[in-house]
Amino acid sequence: MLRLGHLLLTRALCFAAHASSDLSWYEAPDNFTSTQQPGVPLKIEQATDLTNYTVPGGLSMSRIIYTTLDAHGRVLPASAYILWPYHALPANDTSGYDVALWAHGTSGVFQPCAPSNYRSLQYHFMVPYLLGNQGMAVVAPDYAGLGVGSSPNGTQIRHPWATSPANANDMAFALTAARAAFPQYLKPNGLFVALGHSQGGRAAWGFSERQAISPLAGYRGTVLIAPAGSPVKIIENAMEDPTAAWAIPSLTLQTLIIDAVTAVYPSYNWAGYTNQTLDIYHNAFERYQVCLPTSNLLFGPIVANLTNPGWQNASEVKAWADLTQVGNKRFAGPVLLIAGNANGSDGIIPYDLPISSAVLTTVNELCDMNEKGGWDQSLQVVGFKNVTHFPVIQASENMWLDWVKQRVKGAAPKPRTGCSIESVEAFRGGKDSWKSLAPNFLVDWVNATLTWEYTL
Ligand SMILES: *[C@@H]1O[C@H](CO)[C@@H](O)[C@H](O)[C@H]1NC(C)=O
Ligand SMILES: *[C@@H]1O[C@H](CO)[C@@H](O)[C@H](O)[C@H]1NC(C)=O
Ligand SMILES: *[C@@H]1O[C@H](CO)[C@@H](O)[C@H](O)[C@H]1NC(C)=O
Ligand SMILES: *[C@@H]1O[C@H](CO)[C@@H](O)[C@H](O)[C@H]1NC(C)=O
Ligand SMILES: *[C@@H]1O[C@H](CO)[C@@H](O)[C@H](O)[C@H]1NC(C)=O
Ligand SMILES: *[C@@H]1O[C@H](CO)[C@@H](O)[C@H](O)[C@H]1NC(C)=O
Ligand SMILES: *[C@@H]1O[C@H](CO)[C@@H](O)[C@H](O)[C@H]1NC(C)=O
Ligand SMILES: *[C@@H]1O[C@H](CO)[C@@H](O)[C@H](O)[C@H]1NC(C)=O
Ligand SMILES: *[C@@H]1O[C@H](CO)[C@@H](O)[C@H](O)[C@H]1NC(C)=O
Ligand SMILES: CC(=O)N[C@H]1CO[C@H](CO)[C@@H](O)[C@@H]1O
Repeated sequence: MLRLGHLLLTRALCFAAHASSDLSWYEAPDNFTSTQQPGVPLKIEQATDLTNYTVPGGLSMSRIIYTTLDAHGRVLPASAYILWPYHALPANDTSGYDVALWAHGTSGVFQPCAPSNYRSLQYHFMVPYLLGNQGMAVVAPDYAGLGVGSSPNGTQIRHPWATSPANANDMAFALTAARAAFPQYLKPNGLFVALGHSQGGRAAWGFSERQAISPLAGYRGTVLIAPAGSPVKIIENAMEDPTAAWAIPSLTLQTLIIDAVTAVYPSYNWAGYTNQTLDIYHNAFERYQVCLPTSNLLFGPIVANLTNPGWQNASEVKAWADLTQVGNKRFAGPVLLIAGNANGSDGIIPYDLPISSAVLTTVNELCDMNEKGGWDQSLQVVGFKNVTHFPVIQASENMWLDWVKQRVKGAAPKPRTGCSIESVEAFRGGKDSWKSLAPNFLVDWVNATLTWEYTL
């Protein structure tokens, strides 16, 4: 046990948001080999026992372990859940279910931080329950390293946080594997839309770029909610103006970036961490496999001392930043990008500030490439005024949900090619609505000091 102020960090506390503290289901199947094709199901749980989940009545769930590719093109085992609707609308037994390919936001970096084992699947009614209730099958990768924590030979699989090409592979191969595992419900060319929020917004952005190179059949577009083009640029901008309201929470991303660089380039070995951060990392964060938001209890108090000055100049960090940059290359549309704009940022990700990490800086450059390059792709960007990082999901729900349903029902008007940038303002100004970065939801009614009982 580790003392954190008046708290004791225990295994039970670390599993408070989980359906099960027994992770044996996630052991990599013995028939996994590194020479397999990606997108192959290795283990199929037809019907997940929902006793400890908050999944709405009518929906059902399956889990799979499947093969994916990491950032270096190596084959790895990874897990995903599939949330099944009660029935599709309109029910069509011959065409199979329409699919929402859902990329979750940051949950953590360790094996237990797999949303498929969270009581609420992490995003509950904000996304997966909503889509399932609307008649879509939700195919949701946990991402490599979350869920399946090691290869059969015992080598740890580290989760490459926000490493968009790898996270996008996990999305693509989860869908391919789900189609292979459930051919009675999911057709090889069934219609699907990709969606993601935050880290998942980056993953989905990378997925739309992947679709331009190696398309999966049935693709009808991508929704990006609160994506970040470049976390390293966010840190650099935050360090230039560390008192900006958005800069303070965004500086905590340093812990995750350095961990991701190490996951992709192990020789980097967390070199950017101070000794204090390394101590907390190894003796608490890693030892107890702590997930978000509990991890904020560990690193929040030392946010000013997390990293060594100039850490972002290391060659491995620069290589990671280049590898994972999204929004700088050809993509397959249509793409709907939704972002919160509360005084220029969503509280963590800059939106229209005149800095290199702002969403609109990336978008303006991308739109220029789209036009000059004759790509003819559709990118619709909508900034929601006065809403922050999580609340923007629900503030914009009627827009993106209609968009998704029209795409998979084939009823959408042909998207206008090129870019558009719009702004939406609350009828009532937004002054009186929820302002926290985190969602405001039923589960938040736990005692506010017991943050490990939440999922974001
Ligand atoms: C549900 O949670 C309880 C309490 O943690 C546990 O004993 C039980 O095994 C779990 N059931 C399933 C199906 O995971
Ligand atoms: C263990 O398996 C992984 C994945 O197949 C492979 O990349 C790695 O080289 C293996 N390690 C050893 C020590 O055999
Ligand atoms: C691995 O084994 C499982 C069950 O043991 C089987 O369903 C699956 O098809 C196998 N996959 C491969 C690629 O051999
Ligand atoms: C069901 O799907 C098939 C194959 O996509 C399509 O030909 C047929 O029109 C659909 N039927 C209905 C009722 O939507
Ligand atoms: C960090 O720890 C290492 C190994 O214990 C030590 O050599 C180094 O001097 C420490 N660095 C600082 C800045 O204290
Ligand atoms: C940050 O590091 C400095 C120098 O090592 C130390 O004096 C200070 O107490 C640390 N601050 C926190 C919040 O740990
Ligand atoms: C890191 O690089 C930036 C510019 O790229 C430079 O201003 C800064 O001094 C460098 N920091 C260190 C510690 O090398
Ligand atoms: C925007 O800034 C104003 C003035 O500083 C502040 O009152 C307001 O709460 C901020 N809005 C949000 C959503 O943070
Ligand atoms: C919340 O939990 C803390 C720590 O366990 C406890 O001290 C406090 O009394 C609780 N507050 C409420 C309102 O239950
Ligand atoms: C309360 C609040 O954040 N109000 C802001 C809403 O957005 C407008 C336009 O961006 C700002 O001027 C308000 O300050």
